[in-house]
Amino acid sequence: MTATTDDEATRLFTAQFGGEPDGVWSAPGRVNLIGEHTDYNDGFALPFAIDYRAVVAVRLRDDDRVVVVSTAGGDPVETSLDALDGSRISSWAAYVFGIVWALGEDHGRDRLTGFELALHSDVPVGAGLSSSASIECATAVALDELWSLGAERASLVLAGQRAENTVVGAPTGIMDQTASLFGEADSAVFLDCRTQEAVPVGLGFAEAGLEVLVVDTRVSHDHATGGYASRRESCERAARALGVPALRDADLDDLQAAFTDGRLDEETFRRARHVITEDERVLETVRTLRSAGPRAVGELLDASHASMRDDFEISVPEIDAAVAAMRAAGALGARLTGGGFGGSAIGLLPRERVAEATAAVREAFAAAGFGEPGITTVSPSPGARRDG
Ligand code: GAF
Repeated sequence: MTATTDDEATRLFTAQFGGEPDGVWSAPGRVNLIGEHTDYNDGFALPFAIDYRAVVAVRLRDDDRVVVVSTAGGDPVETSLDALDGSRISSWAAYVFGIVWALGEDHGRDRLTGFELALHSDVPVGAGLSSSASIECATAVALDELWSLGAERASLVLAGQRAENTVVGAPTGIMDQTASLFGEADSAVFLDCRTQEAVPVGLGFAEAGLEVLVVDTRVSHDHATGGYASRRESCERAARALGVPALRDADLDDLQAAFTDGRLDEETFRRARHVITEDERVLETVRTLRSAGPRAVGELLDASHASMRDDFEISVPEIDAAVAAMRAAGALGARLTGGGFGGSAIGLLPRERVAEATAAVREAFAAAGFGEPGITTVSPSPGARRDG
């Protein structure tokens, strides 16, 4: 993995479509520091935007054709605005087309015109770092400007979520798009998923001599199928059994009572316990960052990982190995980040321990017979913006 340094999107645009784009926009992937599977439970999350970005070069057309192409390869994908009716699409173009459909729903389809778009992204695909949300958000800020929609960023978050839920088919929450649209350098986004309030919280990693190491296990996951949706169903079942609108509104005493009197089975009880305790950990992490700084949050990251592994059961052996190796090499805390079932682990490390931790993870993976991981550090970075 290497961070974006040049504008390959414009080069592809010119090679594919001729001439210059009307503009270039970009949006970052994200790491979630803490607060996993809390977003669709109306809870709290604390992600930050990273220095890996999706870049789109875009030019309006004077007809209703939409043509998209990516440096990742494959033929250009072409459609018409009329054809974008919210139906499922299975290629990467779903992230762009889903945004077009959602913005048309929000602002009226008569506001839309055709366009050409070239994408270049260095957010690793399938790493649990929101490569899809970064494409959605870069597209959303580009089209908002080119179509003069004047949309609030919070409404672009919801457009991205609807694109994901309806056109991609993944029943995800609002965390990833919020991080990508509201990220700021050196800060995390403290997100209240019920109100959509997004408040920057200074991280101060650099001054504290800390780095965030990301280990991409390259174990692929797909939130449009399987485990993610079943976890969401468990949470909704638990909220119904507890008689609350969302798990945000329950506490551990309510939960224990529902388990004891038989309203909840043991598995649903544990799933809900993860969410309720994770919300508490997010709030505690924000308080700790503000009062004591980033060196004091390690135990909360560790507790979050244990809860995801044991109660929510979304970790995999490769993630657990990465977490253990980073901790043994001096991480203050380490955990799975993102939706789980593969993807990435993060470790919060003193800068001088990064090389040792990287080597330790590689050795642990080799010893266990796992495939080679992708390992990089990331920095809290600005959100979606116009670049050119
Ligand atoms: C994925 C989803 F897209 C987010 O909405 C969130 O639920 C996350 O998994 C888990 O915290 O990234």
